[in-house]
Amino acid sequence: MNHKIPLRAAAVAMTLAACTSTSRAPEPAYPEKDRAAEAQRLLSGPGWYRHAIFYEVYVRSLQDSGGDGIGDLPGLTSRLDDLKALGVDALWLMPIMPSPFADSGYDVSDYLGVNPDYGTLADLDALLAAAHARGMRVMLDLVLNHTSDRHPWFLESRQDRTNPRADWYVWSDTPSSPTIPCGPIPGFGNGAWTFDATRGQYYFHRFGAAQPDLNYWNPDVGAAMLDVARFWLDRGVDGFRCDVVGLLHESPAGCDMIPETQAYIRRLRTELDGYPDRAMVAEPAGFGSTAPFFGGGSDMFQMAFDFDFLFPWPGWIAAGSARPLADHFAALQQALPPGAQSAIQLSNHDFARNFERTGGVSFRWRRAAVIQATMPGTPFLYYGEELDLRPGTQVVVDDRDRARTPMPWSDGPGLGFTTGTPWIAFGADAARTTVATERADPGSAHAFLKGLLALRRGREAFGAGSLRILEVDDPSILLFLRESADESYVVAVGMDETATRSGVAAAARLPGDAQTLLGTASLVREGDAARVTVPPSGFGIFRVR
Ligand SMILES: [Ca+2]
Repeated sequence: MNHKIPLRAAAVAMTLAACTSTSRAPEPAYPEKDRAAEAQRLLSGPGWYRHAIFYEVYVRSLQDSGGDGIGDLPGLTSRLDDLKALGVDALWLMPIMPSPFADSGYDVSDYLGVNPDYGTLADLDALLAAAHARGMRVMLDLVLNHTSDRHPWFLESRQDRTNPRADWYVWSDTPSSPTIPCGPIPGFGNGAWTFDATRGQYYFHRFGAAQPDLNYWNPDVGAAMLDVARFWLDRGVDGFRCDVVGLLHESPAGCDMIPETQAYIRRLRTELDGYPDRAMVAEPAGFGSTAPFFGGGSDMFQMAFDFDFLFPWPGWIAAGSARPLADHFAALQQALPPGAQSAIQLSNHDFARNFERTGGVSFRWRRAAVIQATMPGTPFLYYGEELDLRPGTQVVVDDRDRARTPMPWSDGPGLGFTTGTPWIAFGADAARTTVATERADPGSAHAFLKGLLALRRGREAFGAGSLRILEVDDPSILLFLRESADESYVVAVGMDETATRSGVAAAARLPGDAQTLLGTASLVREGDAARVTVPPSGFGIFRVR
């Protein structure tokens, strides 16, 4: 089973390349490695996260096992083989801890438990065991900045001004504080302070009023959260995705990644490094360089999400010019310390679906997915994007539910997601974009992504190789070289959506002729130069050594 799937995906990729290549010249065939063995090597040891394909799961919407219409951990466990077949190596679970669900789990009321809707700690243990048995990893979402207003810590803190946890949160007599010049995060209300009648003071919250900020200036708070991290690491989780982790401390000097927050992250990393092969990824609070999350490159986060790509890519892809993309990734390489690994997303639980962000033009996100899979960094897929899911229309928690609808797996009532009534309605056309349907269609989003991920698998150059942008005299063509110690690859992505474009990279200095691995573009070496030709909205991935 495990051997057949990559081979089939590789066959699809080769068929695509062979049928559609515009190049008629004979191509070299470089000696092929045992990619399955290479993948196993690359995905072992402390650098595994550089080569893994991550998949963000909203447990509530992936697979229901109990018939109550709510996805759960046993349901997810039952789908691990399906996800592995797609090419997924690691899961990031959106928060699974008990929560009143004012923010879909990002308001935690118990950091040491599992939301009863999702199952039990034993169910999590079973998921971890099943994932690890398949060579897959599981990361939990760790919400450090704030708790639920129903968390026992907050319930105690609000009682009066002298209780043992009186300063575990940030309190003020006025809806402001001279030491905290930090406003609400856009989309989470008009004010960052809410009056609590019991205590007779205002509490601070960057997010919703149901999400009071913890006071990290109190060392007991930071220590308690390190205990939380150890609890889950002891249980066998492979690491954490850390929610808005730059916002832990506030001060007159700033509201994001101030030195005290950086010092706390170093303590967290020290705890993490007490366990083998664990990793964590930072969620920035907004735009800007992710360099501060990496510290010296080995003392803070292993990865950080690149919001400067996540936000603008639909515009960049549709704009006709490769310049913004080339400039972005070149600058990122310059800005990050050695060892830093970017985490590349096209979408996540806070964004509209790719389908909506690209105006329903599938080839736009497909080109972006090629960039995501081949530029320096680790790809993080958002569940359902492999089906090009359409947005939903029902809202249960907030508007972001439109991109949090259940996975349609197969035909029939409940579409394989549930035998009951789904907690929220499926997105539009869900019955026509099920996993079963798309698996059977070689032109589907699922088949496309599966082929792309299979190509990346076991090729060290993509997860950890160097990057060189190859300047092309046609500005619509993005061309770049990825190199590991013994292999080199060129990727071409066309931004023109209506015409075939051809250009020359005068100083390409390719180490060898191009062997087409995937896509419809062609690449011909002409001395130091290389001529690249890309059909409308096309791309090509080539091996050149
Ligand atoms: Ca904070």
